[in-house]
Amino acid sequence: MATQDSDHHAVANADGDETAAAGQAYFDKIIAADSRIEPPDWMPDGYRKTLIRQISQHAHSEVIGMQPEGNWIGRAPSLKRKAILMAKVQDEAGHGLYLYSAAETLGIPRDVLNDQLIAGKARYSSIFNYPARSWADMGAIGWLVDGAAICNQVPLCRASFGPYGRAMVRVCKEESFHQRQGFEILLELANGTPAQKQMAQDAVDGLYAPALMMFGPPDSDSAHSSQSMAWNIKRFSNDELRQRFVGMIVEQVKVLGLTLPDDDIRFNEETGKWEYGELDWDEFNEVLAGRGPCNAQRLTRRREAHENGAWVREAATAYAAEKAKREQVA
Ligand code: FAQ
Repeated sequence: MATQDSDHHAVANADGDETAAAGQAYFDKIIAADSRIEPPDWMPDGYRKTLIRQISQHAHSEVIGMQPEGNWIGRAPSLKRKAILMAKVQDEAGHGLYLYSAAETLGIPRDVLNDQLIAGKARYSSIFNYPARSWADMGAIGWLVDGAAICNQVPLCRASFGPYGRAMVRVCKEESFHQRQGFEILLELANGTPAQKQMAQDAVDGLYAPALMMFGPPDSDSAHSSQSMAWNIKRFSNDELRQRFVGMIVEQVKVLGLTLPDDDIRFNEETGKWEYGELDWDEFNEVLAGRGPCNAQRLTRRREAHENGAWVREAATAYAAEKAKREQVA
């Protein structure tokens, strides 16, 4: 671990160009050893910026991702389903908080990140700009969206930045529960009436391609992948993870008795990789440009929630001030 190296804090705390050179040498050594950089360590500006970009995008995704499912809590078909869904949505809020905390260790306060999100200047995952139209979508979100999230995030548990990797460990454990609950919703529907089975199939048909797009643009268009992989932040490319995910769900969908809406899925014996049909990258770019089916609605709701929460922030600030005053007197 970075912090076990006896001379690194001296390096991080000294001044001038010499320090930057020593810091860079230390950083390179840690990355080459596949060890971890911790918040007090020297790090290149680009590394810090990349982490803030990726971690904040991820945190915002968790927070915005509460909306499609939160919208179904009141309409869940039983008390048990309501309780499970509520717990899942709360978990997503927790993931957002771990991630904002990890970003704060890089020097960016949470309220700045939040301001960027509500101003519409921050990215969050494309998937959450699609509507959740039926109860079966709750199943497909759990199975496909959380499933894709796990596939993407398990390698991030080994990210070279300590606070991010550690946050990912807990996030992945919880996402595994989410994925199983989604699969179970679909399994029950798929074994129900013909109308329920059709609802499950429609949900899979609708969310399959958007879930595959969660892994990001094709490698040929991925601006950040190679540098992020060189820094041991990302461990696999977008396409590598997407192929791996297709290989996982192509087996799982058989257990559901449903199908994936892609006739081109096949295992290529020569490359040892799963292949799938062309995805509509124009649609992906439209969603990223803010013109997806629900972009405007998601941001409006987030702004409203922030404004409605003003009294909580004011009360917390007043309480902290009062507490500090009393402690001074005592
Ligand atoms: N959506 O060069 P790359 C979840 C942007 S959590 C929107 O390939 P990178 C849990 C990218 O930011 C889901 N934007 O970028 C849950 C960049 O833009 P920039 C979130 C996307 O960073 C479940 C540009 O395109 N998970 O679902 C997307 O190397 C259910 C170029 O792309 C994470 O964020 C996209 N899909 O790789 C919650 C995981 N893809 O910054 C509720 C961590 C790319 O230049 C309910 N993040 N972009 O303006 C990552 O692993 C990476 O950031 C990637 C993108 C793989 C997403």
